[in-house]
Amino acid sequence: MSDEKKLSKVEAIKVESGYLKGNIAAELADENPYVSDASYELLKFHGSYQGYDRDTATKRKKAGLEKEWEFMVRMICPGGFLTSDQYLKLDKIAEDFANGTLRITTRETFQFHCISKGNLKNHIKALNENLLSTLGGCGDVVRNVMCSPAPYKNAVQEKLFDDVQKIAKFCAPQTGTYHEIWLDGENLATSGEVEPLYGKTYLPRKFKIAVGVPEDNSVDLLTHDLAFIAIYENEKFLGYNICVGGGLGMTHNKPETFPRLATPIAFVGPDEMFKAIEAVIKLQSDHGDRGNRKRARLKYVVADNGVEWTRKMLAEYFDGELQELRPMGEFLVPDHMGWHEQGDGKWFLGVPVSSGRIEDRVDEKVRTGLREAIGKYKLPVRLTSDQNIILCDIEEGQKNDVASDLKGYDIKLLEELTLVDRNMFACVSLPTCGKALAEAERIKIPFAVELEKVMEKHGIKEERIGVRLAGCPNGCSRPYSTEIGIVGRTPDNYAIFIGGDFEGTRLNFKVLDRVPYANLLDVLDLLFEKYVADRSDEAF
Ligand code: SRM
Ligand code: SF4
Repeated sequence: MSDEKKLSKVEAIKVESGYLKGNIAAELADENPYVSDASYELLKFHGSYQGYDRDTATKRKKAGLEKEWEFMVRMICPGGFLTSDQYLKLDKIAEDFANGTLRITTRETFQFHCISKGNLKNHIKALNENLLSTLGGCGDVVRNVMCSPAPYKNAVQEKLFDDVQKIAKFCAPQTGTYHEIWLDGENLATSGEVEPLYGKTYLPRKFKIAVGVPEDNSVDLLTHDLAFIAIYENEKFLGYNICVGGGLGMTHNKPETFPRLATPIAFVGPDEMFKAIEAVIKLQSDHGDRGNRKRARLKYVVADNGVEWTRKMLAEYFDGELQELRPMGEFLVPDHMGWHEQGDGKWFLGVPVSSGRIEDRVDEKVRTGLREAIGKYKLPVRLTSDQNIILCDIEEGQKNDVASDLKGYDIKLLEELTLVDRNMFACVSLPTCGKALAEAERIKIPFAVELEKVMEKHGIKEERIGVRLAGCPNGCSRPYSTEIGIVGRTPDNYAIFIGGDFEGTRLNFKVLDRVPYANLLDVLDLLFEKYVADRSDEAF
């Protein structure tokens, strides 16, 4: 990047903040229901987004009223693991300080919505008292690190889970201002290098890491800035193939922004994982565009400079020879919902949660049912990247009781879901997301019901076809790495993307740009007709 290039205003805010301190503490204590623009940017690093109720904003503006300001809080939960105690406390925190719902995200963690500024500190403090953190939930740092959530007790799964915890620890911001602001603690990190990995400007943009094996690509490895794909030989762990430069966000009508799958770059040995992370992060830190946040992700560094350049630069940052990639198996996405034997005589039960929203609705008391079952049987949980929850460590003799307890709250288990419903998910979108152009989570349930009828008509209702709804092109439900992506364009129009694969190895492409919501099913009807008539088993 040229030295003369103008830096984005967020870069200045980061530098001037003193390692993310800024004026947050004073603004939390003032009378306003909102924070300043600078604090809005800094709060992201602390795991919170300021927003407002989009449903009421226009009406309130016309009436001369202030927007209904509210904060979202996103916690860190590497690999999606929580103890039963932690889960129960989170359920209470959602009730005490947020809107009484817990929202499983597409990155295996929880978000809480509709927190008032006055409750923000209490909320974050309560999470920390529960041995959880929100530092790095959002912001220009490494985000929640993911791996397959299946709690199998075998060497492969345990290794992946263990490495995810290590990566999360290694990449966590070190600034003491988090303790100072939220936990009334002392800022102990004031001398020496405060942020050894990031430096005072942190990264040019968010950075996402996942760890996995080809046989279980449930976390969409190739959509990550950095993916570690474990290579085994006769059950012996050899190291990781690293893939670099994935990411999905784009902007409508800006072809210079695009989704990209990560490129396999090199193999790193069992002791080289941290060295590889440092090298890739340094590459992005030095070469990511700090002037234009729309093009600041690592994927643009790789796309603009080419794979050979990237490999060469990484070898330099790695400070050693990069090894040739090792052969990898075919990518698969096993279904972790329903009952599975863990490998230690106990069972896990994957419970589908529509759009990850754990709440009590008239037809399904998901929140009460999960709280009761997790508390009664003391079950640890894993959150999945398709917004579902796995109840772990269930004794053989408890299986019927757990299932019937959940059914007692009308919770639909896997066998009651159609494949369409099972394989569809939606981003948060309206009313809390400031970027939303159209509905997503709120239309998911009725849309799935109608879509199923169309698929039934074409005899494909029982096929495993991924459908992902997103309220805008940022791609939070990863709509571009599955078969069908439906992406908000304007309040009532959606772009339709098709042609990806369920296994997440191929991006889809846009076929229609502005389809009114009322016509979506008609258009999909035509597409399915063509698909059924023309499809072949041949690979692309
Ligand atoms: Fe996302 C921004 C929600 C996963 C790409 N995302 C947002 C914000 C914070 C809106 C904003 O900037 O004002 C959304 C908050 C909505 C709300 O009201 O709660 C939001 N993103 C989510 C979640 C909750 C979606 C969900 O329904 O589960 C996911 C939280 C993940 C987590 O726990 O960390 C979420 N976001 C993703 C993913 C998928 C993933 O990471 O696997 C992507 C695509 C992958 C990628 O990063 O390329 C994604 N979110 C974005 C982008 C586009 C980034 C880009 O490179 O252009 C934005 C906008 C931005 O960063 O400026 C964004
Ligand atoms: Fe919001 Fe867009 Fe992400 Fe949906 S895809 S949560 S609308 S930023």
